[in-house]
Amino acid sequence: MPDATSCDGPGSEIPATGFVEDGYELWLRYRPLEPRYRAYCSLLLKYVVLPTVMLSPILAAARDEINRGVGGMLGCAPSSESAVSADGGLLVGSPTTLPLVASLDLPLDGLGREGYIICPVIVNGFATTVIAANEEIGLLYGAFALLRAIQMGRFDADTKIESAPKSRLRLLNHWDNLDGWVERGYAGRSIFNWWELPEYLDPRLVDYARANASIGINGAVVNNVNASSESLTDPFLEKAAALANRFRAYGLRVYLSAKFSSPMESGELATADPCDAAVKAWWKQTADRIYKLIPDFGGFLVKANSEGQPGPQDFHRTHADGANMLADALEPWGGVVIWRAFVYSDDVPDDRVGQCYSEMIPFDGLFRKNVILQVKNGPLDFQPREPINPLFGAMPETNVGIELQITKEYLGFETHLVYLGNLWQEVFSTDLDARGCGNIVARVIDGSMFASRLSLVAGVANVGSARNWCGSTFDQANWYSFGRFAWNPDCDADEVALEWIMLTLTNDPNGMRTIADIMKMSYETAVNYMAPLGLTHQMGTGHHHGPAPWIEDTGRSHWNPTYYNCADAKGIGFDRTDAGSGTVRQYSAKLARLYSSPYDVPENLLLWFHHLSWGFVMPNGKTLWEEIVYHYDRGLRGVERNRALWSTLRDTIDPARFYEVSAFLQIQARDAQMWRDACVAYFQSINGLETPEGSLRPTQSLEFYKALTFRHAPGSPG
Ligand code: BDP
Repeated sequence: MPDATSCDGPGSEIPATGFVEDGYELWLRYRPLEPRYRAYCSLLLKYVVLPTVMLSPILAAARDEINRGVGGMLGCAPSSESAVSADGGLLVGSPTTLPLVASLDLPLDGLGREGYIICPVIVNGFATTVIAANEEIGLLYGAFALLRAIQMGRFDADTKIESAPKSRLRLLNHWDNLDGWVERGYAGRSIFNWWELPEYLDPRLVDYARANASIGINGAVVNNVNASSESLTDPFLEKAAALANRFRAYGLRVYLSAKFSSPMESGELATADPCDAAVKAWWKQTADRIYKLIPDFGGFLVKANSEGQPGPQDFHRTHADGANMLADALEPWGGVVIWRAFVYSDDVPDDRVGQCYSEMIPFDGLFRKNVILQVKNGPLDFQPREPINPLFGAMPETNVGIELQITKEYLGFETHLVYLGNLWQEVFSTDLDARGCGNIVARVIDGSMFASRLSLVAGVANVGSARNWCGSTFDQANWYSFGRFAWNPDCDADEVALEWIMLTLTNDPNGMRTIADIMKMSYETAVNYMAPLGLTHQMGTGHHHGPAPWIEDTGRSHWNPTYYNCADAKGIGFDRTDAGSGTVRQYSAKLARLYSSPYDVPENLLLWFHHLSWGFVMPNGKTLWEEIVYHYDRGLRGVERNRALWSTLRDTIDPARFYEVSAFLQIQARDAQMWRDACVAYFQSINGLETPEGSLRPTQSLEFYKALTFRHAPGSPG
């Protein structure tokens, strides 16, 4: 049996050891600035004034970061002063902690708790830069923003940056188990070593918190959504408290995934029925225990009645019953319940794609105020491309947040170069009623569309014990851009990519242009070789790596790729129009009309909504079959193009990272070829059509691809 992971030799020479750039510092590298800019910045940052009385942990973190950053970039840390004494200083404070800031009368009103302003001011006749905020956490975020501007070469005497997050909760979801294994993790083991906690706290945890704070992430769910009830036992709560103590100075709150059946698994109760008085009391006591240990505990994330996880329906109760019971337990402490909308069941015959909508819609207005529904970006499951989840904009009386997947479970793990910023921009900017009037997903997520009380952007983390945190250099860009989009869902993916490139890889103009070019097309490229034109869920079962469009016999019909491609001798695609499953009607009337027509639906969603004949004529005159193969080919060409572009950067990028990216691009090229060839071969076996003119036949037989195994693929539960 061929082993799918065999590969030709490395794409470039393996660098000698002893190199410096191992990726650990992420985008916080603070390398020396070029001499002229350094001299200029040194004049503007001669000293720093912070409130000195009772320096709080957050302010100490801000001071340390400024010292570290300025020290690294300018060669010496600014001196600490207690008052403005000469031209060229940095003032860091809030009106309440530093009277000087109060006297400046800065426009802080609209900045909330976490926003900040950085601007030039004259104090006592001296030119000064101020970082001001209403609360200390804003000062820390402001410090990171200033350091970012300096690193990117964008700091000058007139620098004015004003920013406040648009969503209240900006969370990483770690799918990390208590034994250190990470579900869908491609970057080593968990960074949370529960075995050694609470006595030993890896210094790396501080760097993790710094990295998150630098991009505005303010919470982490530290255990898997497929949760263990042990997480709520005293020993594990003490461990979680140790994490919370470490993270607090960076504004990062700890949250826990809660298993719904915990009262039963604890051995204390015979039921977990959310309407049972003893169950309610159990959760209240649990909340009390948690808050005694972790006073700023964020709340619970719950996966209930989904993929075999227990939930209120096991007791003939509803999602609202379950969520509200937990919400009541957390409410006195200010905690929130994040209830996942990712629910589907194989026992339900309906189109799986429509199930989370049908399940949740009846509960609009019935959830407590401290409940927020966490909705995956698409209605299926983080597939390479999905339309927007129809729940967005459809639950005006409910707090609705979004769940994105940073770890690339369905987009090539750590070895495929796929920048997700463009995907997220596509998601956030989707117009919900297709009127172009600004009713976009971002307005649901920032809470402004329905004046929601809570807003949330959550991302399934791609962080692990790998030295470079994410398993690959370019996956760091996905952690970075997640933070930037969570802070501001209206940001521009290309601009975020450019920031990351400057902070992480190079300031060389040609290098920046080339890498930005690579990143910009990388998402579309992957979609092309994996699931073009709205095809979906074509990956192998369980491990989710590599193509398997032929699989039709997993235990659950909803896990079969054939369920989604519906390929037969006549055509391909899933009919979700009124003539088919009808789930298109879950969208607003305008969107439903748009998606219902194979001529109007965006081409990249064509086969998501329509079953069409192989000979269907596309607007460009090609048949559907020709167009499908053309897209697979385009995916291959995209990877080859990126390899060629990257190869020009040998003298721009340090050897270690240059080598890693080169080798991974070679793996991506091999995998892209496999995806393309396996899918084309399978569909040809169904439609009997020749490979279109100008395209190559698959390099191997269908049997070859079917026989491939992906033993030891990481991150898979089974
Ligand atoms: C699927 C993953 C599975 C997760 C599930 C979820 O394959 O490991 O448990 O999502 O989101 O995509 O709960």
